[in-house]
Amino acid sequence: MEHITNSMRRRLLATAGGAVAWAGLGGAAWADSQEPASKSNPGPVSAQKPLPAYADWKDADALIVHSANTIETRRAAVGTGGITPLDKLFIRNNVSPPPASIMQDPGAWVLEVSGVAKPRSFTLAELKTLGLVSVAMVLQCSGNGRAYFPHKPSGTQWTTGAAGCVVFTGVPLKAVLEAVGGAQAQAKFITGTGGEAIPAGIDANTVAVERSVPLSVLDDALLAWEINGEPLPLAHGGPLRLVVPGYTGVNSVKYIKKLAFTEEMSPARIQQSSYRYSPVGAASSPEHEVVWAMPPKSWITQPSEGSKPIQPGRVMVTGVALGGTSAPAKVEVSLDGGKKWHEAAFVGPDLGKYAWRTFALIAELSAGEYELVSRVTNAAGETQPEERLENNRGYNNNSWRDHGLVVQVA
Ligand SMILES: Nc1nc2c(c(=O)[nH]1)N[C@H]1C(S)=C(S)[C@@H](COP(=O)(O)O)O[C@H]1N2
Ligand SMILES: [Mo]
Repeated sequence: MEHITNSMRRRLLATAGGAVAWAGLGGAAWADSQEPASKSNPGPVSAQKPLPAYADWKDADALIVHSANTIETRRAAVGTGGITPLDKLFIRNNVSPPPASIMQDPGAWVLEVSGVAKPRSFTLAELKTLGLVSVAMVLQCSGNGRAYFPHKPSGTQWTTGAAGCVVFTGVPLKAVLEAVGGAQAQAKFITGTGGEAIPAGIDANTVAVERSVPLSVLDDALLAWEINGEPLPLAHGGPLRLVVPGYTGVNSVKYIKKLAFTEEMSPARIQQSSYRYSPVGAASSPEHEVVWAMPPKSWITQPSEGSKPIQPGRVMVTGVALGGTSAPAKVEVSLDGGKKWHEAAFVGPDLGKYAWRTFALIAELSAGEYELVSRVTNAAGETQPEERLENNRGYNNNSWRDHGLVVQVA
C-alpha cells in the first residue's frame, strides 16, 4: 500500500508545475493523480487533437482525443445526473467507421439473420415493427483503466473515461428470434458482424469487427436504433447496433449487418485472440478466457481535474458506480486511501441493474492531503477489489486503488 501511495505522491509532485498556479490563488493547492504515465496525460484542452469529422458535434472540452477513433470523457466532465449526454460520451472504433452515407436512409439499413429456422433479412423499418424496449446501461470499453496497469499494456491509454451510462432503445433480440422461428438447435453463441467495409486483398478475419456472445444474453440483448432518445448517430453505431447489457463495449457491435446464431464463436481475430485475458507478457490466444461481462467498478469524479482549488470545509465528493451484471447495491468512499470507509448515498433514480448510479458523500476536510478512493458492492455481494486482475492487454481494470485521486486541501 505504502509504495503505491508514494508513487501517487511522486505523480503529484510531477504535476506541481500546474498546481503552483493554484497555490498562488489564495493558498489552495490542487493536483490530479489520475495520470500514471505522461502519454496518458490529456494536457490542456486547447493543446489537444481536433475531433474527427464524424464526431465534430461532440463537446471537445469534455473529451480527451487520443486519436480519431479513440476519444474518452474527462473524469471531471461526468455529471451527477446519472445519464451521460451524447456529446460527452466516449467513442471507440477498432477500425475507421463506415462513411456518413450509411445514415442517409436509416430505415433501409439491412440486417441479415442466419442460424435460425427461417433465415432472412430485415430492413430497419421492418425491425421497428417487431417490438420495443429501452435499457439504461453502462457502455464501457474493455480497456478502460488500462493506463493504470504498471506493465504499460499496448493499446489506448484510457484512464476513467472510456465509459458512460446511456439509454438504448430498440427491439428485443428475443422478438427478432421469434420472428424467424427460433435459433438452430446447435446454437451456443450470438454472433454480430459490423458494417465496416473490408479493404480488398485483406483477410477479413484480421480486421472484421465480429463478436460472439453466449446465447444466455438473449433475455436482455437488443438491436438499438436510438440512444438517449435520439436516433443513433454514426459515431455510436447507427443506423443499427447490437447492445449487450452488462458486457464490455466490444460486444455491442455497431452498424450491425449480420446477426447469426452460431455453434462456434466467430473465427475473427477480435474474438479468437484479442479481448482475452492472458498473463502479462503472454500473447493471447483461444485458450484464454474471453472478455465478456464487466465486473463491479466505481470511481470518483469530483473533486478532480478541472475543479476549483479545495478550501478547507465541506466538500462534496461524487462519483459513479456500476455493478457489472448485477445492480450496484452499496458504495463506500475513503478519504485516506482505504484505511477508513464511509458509506456514500446514491443520488437520483434507480435505472436498473445495468445502469451506473451517481454517489455522493459530504466530507468535512481540514488542510492536508487526501487520497480519495471508492468501492462498490453489487447485489450479488461482489465488492470492487483493491487490486486489478493482471492481464497482458490491460482489460477490465476495476482496482479501487488504481482509480484513486490525491487532492490537497489548503
Ligand atoms: N462495428 C463495430 N462495432 C464496435 C466497434 C467497432 O470498431 N466496430 N468497437 C467496439 C468497442 S471496442 C467499443 S468499446 C464500443 C464503443 O462504443 P461507442 O463508440 O459507441 O462508445 O463499440 C464496439 N463496437
Ligand atoms: Mo473497446
